[in-house]
Amino acid sequence: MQTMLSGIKPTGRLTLGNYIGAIRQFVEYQDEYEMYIFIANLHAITVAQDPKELKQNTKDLIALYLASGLDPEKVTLFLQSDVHQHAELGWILTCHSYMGELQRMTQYKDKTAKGETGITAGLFTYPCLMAADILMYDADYVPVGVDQKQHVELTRDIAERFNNRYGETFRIPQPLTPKIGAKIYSLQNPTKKMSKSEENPKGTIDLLDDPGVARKKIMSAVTDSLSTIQYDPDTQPGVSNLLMIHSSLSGESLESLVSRFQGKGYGDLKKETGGIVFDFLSDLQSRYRDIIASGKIDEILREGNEKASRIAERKLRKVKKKLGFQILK
Ligand code: ATP
Ligand code: LTN
Repeated sequence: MQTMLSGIKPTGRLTLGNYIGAIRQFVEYQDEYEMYIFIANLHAITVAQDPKELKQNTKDLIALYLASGLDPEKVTLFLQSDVHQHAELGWILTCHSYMGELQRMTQYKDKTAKGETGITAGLFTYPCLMAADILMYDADYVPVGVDQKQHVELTRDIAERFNNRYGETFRIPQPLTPKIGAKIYSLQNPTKKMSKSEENPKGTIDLLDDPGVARKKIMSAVTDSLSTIQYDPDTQPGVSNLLMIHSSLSGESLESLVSRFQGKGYGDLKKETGGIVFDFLSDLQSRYRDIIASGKIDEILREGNEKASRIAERKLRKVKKKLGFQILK
């Protein structure tokens, strides 16, 4: 069986973009792959976090993974900071990465270009930690939204470099982006990614938003004045984003939606999409509440942490041996 791995940072309330771009794929693939899914809390602290909020976001993320349909019998679910080997391999890989390649990473480049102050060294080196997350478990595939593809490509370069220098150590992973919904946009600024850390709450649908509020956000989504319903992200980003959200959640193809909405208005598209989002969130949140009430999260996480730690330790030993770290017999 091939291996798949992915993680999400507990940096805020999860959005519909995280679900459509990432979690939905994890659930879809869990039967076919040996799957590792984790909470990337070491990555979360690359920007300042309030400890209380971080704790709550972490618990919510685990509960939402489960509510979305991840089955702990099939998936190893774990908390990154509980598997200390990640930080150790992260350092080793930092020493096998070049400043130039890290400077080319879009996330870092964008923040520096905007002249943001207070960029931590962790934000700069975090792709090396991400490489450690992936290479630790010999992942064949890494399901991510498009914004993360670049990091998986860097991981491949680091792995190849290491293998060439020390002999076969890491499997070379491939990014896997969804055909539909790899990038969901802000409802208020449809050329910008819908993101957990966006300031304008009207642009983002949180998975824990009141379903009625979420429906209202869809109803007030920014569209255009062309008055025609087509899928064309360049000329009609707002309408295309709504079609994408609809299609991702309902399963109806974009072509079918476009032809069904011929001659209808934006209000009709918003009403139907709003209804689908309302139903989706109501079901998800009801499962989320059941999971929280069941009190099973600790047990699931404990088992996942243990299994992940065993595998990570084995890999780290191998790496240390290759590096010439192992002196004691
Ligand atoms: P932040 O705003 O804190 O950077 P984020 O919302 O971008 O967070 P991440 O934790 O970086 O979320 O991403 C988790 C996963 O969700 C990644 O695989 C990412 O590609 C995917 N993802 C995030 N936002 C979207 C989006 N708008 N559309 C599709 N996929 C997304
Ligand atoms: N960097 C990713 C989260 C992340 C991840 C990973 C995703 C950390 N480690 C390993 C896939 C595989 C982000 O910011 N979304």
